[in-house]
Amino acid sequence: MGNICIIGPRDSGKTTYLAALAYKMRASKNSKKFNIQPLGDDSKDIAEKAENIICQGASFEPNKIGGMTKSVDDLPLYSFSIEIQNSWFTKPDSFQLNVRDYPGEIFEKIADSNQSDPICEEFIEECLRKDVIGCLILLTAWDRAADALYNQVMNRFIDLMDSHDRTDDFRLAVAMSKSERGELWPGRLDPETDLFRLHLPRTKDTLRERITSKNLRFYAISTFGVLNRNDPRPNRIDERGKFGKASVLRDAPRWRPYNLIEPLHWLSQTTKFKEKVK
Ligand SMILES: Nc1nc2c(ncn2[C@@H]2O[C@H](COP(=O)(O)OP(=O)(O)OP(=O)(O)O)[C@@H](O)[C@H]2O)c(=O)[nH]1
Ligand SMILES: [Mg+2]
Repeated sequence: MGNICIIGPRDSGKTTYLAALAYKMRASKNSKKFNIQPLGDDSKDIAEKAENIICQGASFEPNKIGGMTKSVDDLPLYSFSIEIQNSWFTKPDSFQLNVRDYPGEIFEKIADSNQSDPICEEFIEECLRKDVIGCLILLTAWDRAADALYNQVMNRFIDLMDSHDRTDDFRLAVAMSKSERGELWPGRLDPETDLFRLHLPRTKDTLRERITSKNLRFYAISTFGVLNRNDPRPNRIDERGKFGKASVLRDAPRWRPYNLIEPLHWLSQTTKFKEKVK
């Protein structure tokens, strides 16, 4: 069993990513490379939402603290059983993933060390607990202001890793989400150089300087993907949705997410976490 946390700013695509894991991968049974099974009612429920929301050209409501959400335990916790076939000649890697859908608000609060916020503190305690193997960080903007904010959050997060004695055994998979965007798509093949070094240099340098290289990898992912291998137009439409500016899936039958599983696979391969799913 493996606990992974997924964090990222508001609107970085966390909920959509989790819904795609629950739904899309389950739907693509013919895929030779991996198989994902949502476990438990919450995970099945989000798979249904993927069908009723993403496939219908709509988007998820932003997750928010407040109202019914007074503690991290009120946030949904999803479980998936994941099996990845590396080659025809070896046994597949299989693992169970447990992951909570945190609101982006929490990511932004990490940077503010003066502000004591009970949910943010609970989140840090949960996220850096010894049985959590690592974190998938979804970043989405690439302007200088975003680089400054992400850099501040990463510095603070690494300080917290240090104070929780997790510096040596906590992996970080840092991903640029929504990488089907035209400016980013060509950079997906070497994301560290062509996305992070180019667009988010301060954030990238901080991570490289402060995290040991075996515990850090950079990724490009896109939950929506592009229309086809030979048609790199984004499989999305930008519009004004119910919750403000939104991007929605353009052509559901051609929905093929890009690189969703790779960061999870890498995170799962720590020596601490080799337990097989029965
Ligand atoms: N272009 C593009 N848009 C995406 C992708 N994935 C999600 N989105 C859109 O990004 C917006 C935010 O997605 P969410 O999944 O709600 O983001 P979130 O990180 O959960 O946001 P909070 O709950 O507010 O923290 C929605 O309009 C999504 O449809 C993607 O792969 N590409
Ligand atoms: Mg969300």
